[in-house]
Amino acid sequence: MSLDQFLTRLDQLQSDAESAFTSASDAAALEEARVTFLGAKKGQLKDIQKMLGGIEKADKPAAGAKLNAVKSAINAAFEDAQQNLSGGDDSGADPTFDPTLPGTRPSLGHIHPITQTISHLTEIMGRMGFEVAEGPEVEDPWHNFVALNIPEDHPARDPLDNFYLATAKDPSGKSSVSAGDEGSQLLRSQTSTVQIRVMKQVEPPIRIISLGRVYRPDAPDATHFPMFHQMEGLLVDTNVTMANLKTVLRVFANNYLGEDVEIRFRPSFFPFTEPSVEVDFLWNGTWIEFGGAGMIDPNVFAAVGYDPEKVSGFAFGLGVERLCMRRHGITDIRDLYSGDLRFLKQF
Ligand code: FA5
Repeated sequence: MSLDQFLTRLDQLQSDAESAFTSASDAAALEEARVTFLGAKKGQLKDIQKMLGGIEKADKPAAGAKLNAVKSAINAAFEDAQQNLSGGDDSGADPTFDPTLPGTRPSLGHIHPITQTISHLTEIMGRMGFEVAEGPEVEDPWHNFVALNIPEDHPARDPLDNFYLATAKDPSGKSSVSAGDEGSQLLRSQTSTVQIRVMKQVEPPIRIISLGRVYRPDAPDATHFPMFHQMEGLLVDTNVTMANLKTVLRVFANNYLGEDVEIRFRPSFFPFTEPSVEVDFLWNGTWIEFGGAGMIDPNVFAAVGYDPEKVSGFAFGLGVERLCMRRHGITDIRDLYSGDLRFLKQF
């Protein structure tokens, strides 16, 4: 056979194979075409390959090269056809991947129960006209003690009863009692500091709440934690009475804990209120203390530059954790801060 004849046969074979592969309508037809052209024993390519022996020695390299090129082209045509039949050109796709199956849901976190409680309390007090005020957690002794009528020699200022910062110059706060004069700083032990900051900034009438963290060296137990939250309330106006205070706290308790909750005042002492009371709510037949309250002491008004003869007001401070625990039936405050998702996911 001449070289020309050989090359023509190869071209013809390539075009026959390509059209057979593309026209195969299913896997069985394609397999049949494959056997016809690429079959190891009786395939047409094999037949032509056998004819290579009859080619002139000088023409053999050209004939061999063409044979290899046609072989590759036919194999490629077969693979293309195979892929088209199996649904598209997504070469490299993982055959075990099923795009119709539902995906893996990313796990979303949610708001911590104390943050939820803060929002809820803010919303209830907002309906009674109380706006939110913010104050720093790191305080100076003037705001934390002096302005709240806690003098230098008062036991509440004991360094062991407060978290003073390492930068503190004089934890006992001895040298000075005026605003900004004292060098020591400490973590606030109550949100009552915000009363002072607000009254220093604005004139009455005032109606604010402030919710935030406070710190005390209390040993943790079921109802105590060294870091906890308080909701401070402050109302300053003219002719404010304890009846106003009791009404606001009762309406609050009825909204947060339930219509049947009763409220009771027990005589108490806070340096910055006079008279002072402990606030108890009657919950499921038991009286439970939620915080302290009272009428603003005239000394506090004087410290912030108000005339105690003209203005009057009340303040209260409630434990946010204790409120949250009551409402949700939580029996141990430490669960709120353990970081245990099995607990937190329930809220
Ligand atoms: C005060 O802190 C006053 N500042 C409240 C106040 C404000 C009185 C305005 C008058 C006018 P007391 O130390 O009692 O008061 O704390 C208030 C509430 O915080 C407590 O009733 C309790 O609910 C909560 N509380 C106190 N210590 C802890 C603690 N270690 N862990 C969790 N909650 C606490």
